[in-house]
Amino acid sequence: MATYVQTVDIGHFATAEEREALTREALTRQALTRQALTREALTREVRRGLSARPRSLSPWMFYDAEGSRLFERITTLPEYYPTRTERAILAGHADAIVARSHNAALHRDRSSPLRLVELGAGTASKTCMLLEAALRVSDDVAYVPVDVCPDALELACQNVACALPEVRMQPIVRNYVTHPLQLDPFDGTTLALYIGTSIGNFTPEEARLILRNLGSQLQIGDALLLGTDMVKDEPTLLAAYDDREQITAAFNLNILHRLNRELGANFDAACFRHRALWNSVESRIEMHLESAQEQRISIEHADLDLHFLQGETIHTENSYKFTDKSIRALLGDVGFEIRGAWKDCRGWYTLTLACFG
Ligand code: AVI
Repeated sequence: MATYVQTVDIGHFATAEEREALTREALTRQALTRQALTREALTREVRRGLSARPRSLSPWMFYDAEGSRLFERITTLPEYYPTRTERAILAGHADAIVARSHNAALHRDRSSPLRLVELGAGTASKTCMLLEAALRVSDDVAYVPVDVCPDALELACQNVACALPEVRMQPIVRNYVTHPLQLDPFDGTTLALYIGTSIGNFTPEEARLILRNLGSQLQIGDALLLGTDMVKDEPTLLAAYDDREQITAAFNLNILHRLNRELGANFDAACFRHRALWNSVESRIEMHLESAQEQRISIEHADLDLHFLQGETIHTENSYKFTDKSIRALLGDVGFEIRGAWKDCRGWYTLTLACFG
């Protein structure tokens, strides 16, 4: 597998074998460091979330390799409309979106560089449409995918490199929620992409913080493309998070498997049930794991012994749904000015372009 994600300085060593051995060693060291950091973060999060009442776990924990694979499956389910709806909007409007963001900055022409920075890039399956549009307005296009999951990032880079070899790739493995993004200075326009309605997985306060941090890395005239799932009828919303094939259930339960694999926990996933509900007051879908019986669980590496009552829940995810008004309020609060918005014909999903400064 090609290694786009890690960059290793191997210096000037005499033989190809020496260089190869050093590269392997450095990559192994990086992978081990990352593993240790992830374990530390997981430990902190289970101590915080599982000792509290009501119990909760942070949704970033879904995305190990298996969770990312399951999420990719979710995006193809008949009930899960957001991905396909956003893709359709991009298919129809990518040129208009990129042209508007690029030309929003004064005096831009084909020679002026354009950088697309994607938060939570996943496998970048929709991003190619924007990158193709970017190549139609600029000869110098860079793509900076940012994701917490190195496997997903690797796939994103492979997908883009295969389809659009002329795009310069600068991947960043980072949990942009816990560690604010730091972008290299850039002499051109940056279009930040936060699509896939990932913003919906954060509370309004967290969402503002993420967008504020992102804004602090942008220059005046740079832009943000924000994807948001809109409020709609309850049955449609619930079906999207509780599909017939039970893939979303597997995605939710994978958190428990992950804790078994990585923290030596002894969850029996068959003793928990996936639950999805619509909270109309907070305007969000909530996902929970409900204990099907009274049970004791130990999480060895976190030194935790837990007692679950029958029916007790772990709150694992919020997925906020938006209105035009809440999008305006969110972006306005963090210093972005809306330049355009594109929706599907049912008004189920919105892509909003906003300029910073
Ligand atoms: C990644 N995120 C935008 C998804 C969502 O719709 O909130 C995560 C998801 N959870 C269950 N299904 C999809």
